[in-house]
Amino acid sequence: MKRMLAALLLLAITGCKEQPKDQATEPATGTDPATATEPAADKKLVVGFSQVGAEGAWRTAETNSIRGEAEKRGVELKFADAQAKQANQIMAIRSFVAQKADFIVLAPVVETGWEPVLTEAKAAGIPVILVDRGIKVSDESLYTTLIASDFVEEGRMAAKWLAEKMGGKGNIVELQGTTGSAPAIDRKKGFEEELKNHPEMAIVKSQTADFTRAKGKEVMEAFIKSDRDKIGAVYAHNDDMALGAIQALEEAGMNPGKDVIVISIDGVKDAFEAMVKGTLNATVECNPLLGPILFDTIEKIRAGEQVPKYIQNKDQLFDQSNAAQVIGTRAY
Ligand code: GYE
Repeated sequence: MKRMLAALLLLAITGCKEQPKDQATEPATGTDPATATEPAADKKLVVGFSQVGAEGAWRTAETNSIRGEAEKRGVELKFADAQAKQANQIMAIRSFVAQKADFIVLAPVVETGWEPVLTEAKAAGIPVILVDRGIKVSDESLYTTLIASDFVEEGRMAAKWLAEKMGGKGNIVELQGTTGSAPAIDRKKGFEEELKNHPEMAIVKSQTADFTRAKGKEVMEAFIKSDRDKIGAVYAHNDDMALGAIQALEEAGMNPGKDVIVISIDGVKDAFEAMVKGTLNATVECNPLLGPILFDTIEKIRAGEQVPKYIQNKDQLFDQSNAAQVIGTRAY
């Protein structure tokens, strides 16, 4: 009796294992290593990409670059727009883990709070690549590499340029990026660091405008209301906020680019147009075209090569003296 039962049980188990013909080439989805099969050689590489959102021209350019490069290389890109919410990014990463993505690419909204979900990705053996923004984690092994600009240096570059333009004197209002994000924290830090060398320059007002043009305009309107006669310059953590601020200054009958100096970061097409028009004074370029370097890095990791923990994007400052010459060649 016992034997018969055992035989029946065995039959039931092997019966369950049998797969319909059309699924036979699919990799096993079970967690039992004994049932796992090697992915077919021609299986597409699957990359999950958790993107911040679509808050401005810079980010749209980055999304297009990564999407375009994936397509070019025949990579299956699972794209998730987090609409600026970390909770959505955590959900997206969990779903990439559940779907057994080969790689996870994360452009993190904020710096902190990533340990639990990245530990899950690590446990599943999925390498995580950070693009454009860094994170603060106690365990650096939770991500493979970060591909990004040095935001502290961008802030320093902006302050140096402004100090020269203003002759080391004047009041500045600052439009910060998203609170808690690496570019907002570091662009402020670098700028303030450099301002210490110019004791007659001061930030008189500083507030977040979330990296968007609409909020840039709104916050600038408030600054104009409270400090109209004090404002010598605007430092915006990205071009979109600067462009919103320019609109606010113009609507208030002020003269951006002349009476009020405006400097920002990113280097998007509209910023170049504003420089040519004379309303924006300068921008520190932060290249968003990360698709090629991202997939080159993924290929290296797949080939077993060691990649550096930080792959730095190089930045450059443009102002009204050279904007017209280069505007025709701008790719974003
Ligand atoms: O400067 C800004 C965007 O993370 C470097 O995020 C990126 C920044 C970029 O919203 O425009």
